[in-house]
Amino acid sequence: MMLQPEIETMPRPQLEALQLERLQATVHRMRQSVPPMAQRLEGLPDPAVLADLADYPFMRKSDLRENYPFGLFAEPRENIRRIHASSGTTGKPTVVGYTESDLGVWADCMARGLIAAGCRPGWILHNAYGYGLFTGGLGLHQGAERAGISVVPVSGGNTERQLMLIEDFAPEIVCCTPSFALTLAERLGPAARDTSLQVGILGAEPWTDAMRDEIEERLNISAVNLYGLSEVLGPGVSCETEAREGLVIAEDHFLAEVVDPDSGEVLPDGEVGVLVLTSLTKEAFPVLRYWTGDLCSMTREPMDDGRTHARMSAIVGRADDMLVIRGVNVYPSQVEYALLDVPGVSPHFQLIVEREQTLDTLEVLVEGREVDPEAVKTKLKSALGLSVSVTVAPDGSVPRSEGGKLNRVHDRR
Ligand code: DLL
Repeated sequence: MMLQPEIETMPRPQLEALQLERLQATVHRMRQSVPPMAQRLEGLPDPAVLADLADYPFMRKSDLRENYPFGLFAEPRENIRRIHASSGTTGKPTVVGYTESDLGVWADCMARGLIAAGCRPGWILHNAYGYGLFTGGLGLHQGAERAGISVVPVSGGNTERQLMLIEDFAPEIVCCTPSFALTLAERLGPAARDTSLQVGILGAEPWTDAMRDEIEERLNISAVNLYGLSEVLGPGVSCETEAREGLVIAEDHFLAEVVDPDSGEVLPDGEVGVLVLTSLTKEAFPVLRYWTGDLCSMTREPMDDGRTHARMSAIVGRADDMLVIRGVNVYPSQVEYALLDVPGVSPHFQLIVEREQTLDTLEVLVEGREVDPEAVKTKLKSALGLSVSVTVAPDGSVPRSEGGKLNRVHDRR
C-alpha cells in the first residue's frame, strides 16, 4: 500500500527534474536568508544539473554548534512553529526549527513510511520513542495521526507500565529503539510472542539483520527499519517497506549522496560511504550537503512494487564511531555479529577502550550463561584481527535500554 502513489512511483526523469528545481530554490533561499551559508556559497554558481551539487562544501554538526541556537534558520523567528534539539555528548545541543509547512512535510514523510512498512489506518500505535526535544516521539506521533492511526504517546522509560499498556490497549504497532524492543521481549518472556503487536517501527540507533531476526522471533512481529536525524528532519528521511529491500528515501524532499569518508568524493551506487543529505523543501532549517557521519550504500534501482525513489542500506556504522585500536579499525557492529556465533552469549555487550601507558586495550563485556571466555576471545580475535580481553558478566547485568539510545562504547583514552 502507498500513501502518495503519484509521488512514490514518479518516473525518475520527472523526479530528478523536480529535485533540481527544488535544489535551486534551496540554494537561493540560503543565499538570501542564511548569512553564514551565503558567505560560504559566495562565488559558487547555482546548480545547473543535479551533479553540480558535488561542487558545494559539506555542512557539519559543528556548523550548527557555531551558529547556536538559531543562526542557520532561514525564516524569521516568528514563522518558526517548533524547535527540536539533539543532546550531543558535549556542550550545547544542536538546535533545529520547523515552519508550519515543514511540520506538514515531516508528517507526510513519516506517514508514508508507516504505510509502506505495513501499518494500516485504524490501527493503534504504541509510541515508546521519547517525547520532548528528541524528534522521535513527536515525529512518529504526527506521522501516525496523518496516516489515520491512533497514537498512544507513552514516551520512553517505565518498562513495566509500557507492558501493561500493551496488554490492555492491544496495539498492532510498537515504535521504539531496537534495543528497547529486546528489553520488552526479555521482560515479557515466553508471552512476548502472544501480544497484539504485528509491526515494530524501529530506529534511532544502529542494528543488524541478526538483531532483527532475534526481535522478530521473540516478539513475533515484523521489525522494520526507520531512519532519520534531527538536523535533516527527524524520523522519516527513509523507511523500509514491507518488502524490506532497503530504506526508501523520501527523495521528493531529500537528495542523498554517498561519499568517501576520507576524500569526500561521491561514490557510485552500491559502495559504502558516508551518507550526505540535502533538504529540498525545508523552509526553517534547510541543509546543503549535510554530513551525517552514517555509513551506508545506496541504489536507484526501481522496486517491484513500482516505487522509484532511491533506497539506502541499513546503517553499517558511523564514520566517527570507528574505533582505532592498535592500528586496527573496529566497528561495534562487527563485535555484535561475532558474538551471535558464540553459544550462550546474549546480544547485550559493551566495549571498553583504555590506554595503558602507550598501549590501547579493548575489553569486551558480554553476558550469558555457561559462556567460555576463551571461546569468545578466539571468535573476536578472528573477526576483528585483534586480541581483546573478555569479561563474562551474569545474565541481565549489562545495562539495558530503557527507551533512549544505548551507548555500547566507552572510550576512556
Ligand atoms: O534518532 C531520529 C529518529 C527517531 C530516527 C526515531 C528513527 C526513529 P537524532 O537523535 O538526531 O535523530 O539521531 C540521529 O541516529 O545520524 C544515526 O547515527 C542514528 N540513527 C537513526 N536512525 C537509525 C537507524 C533520530 N535506523 C542519528 N539505523 C543518526 C542506524 C540510526 N542508525
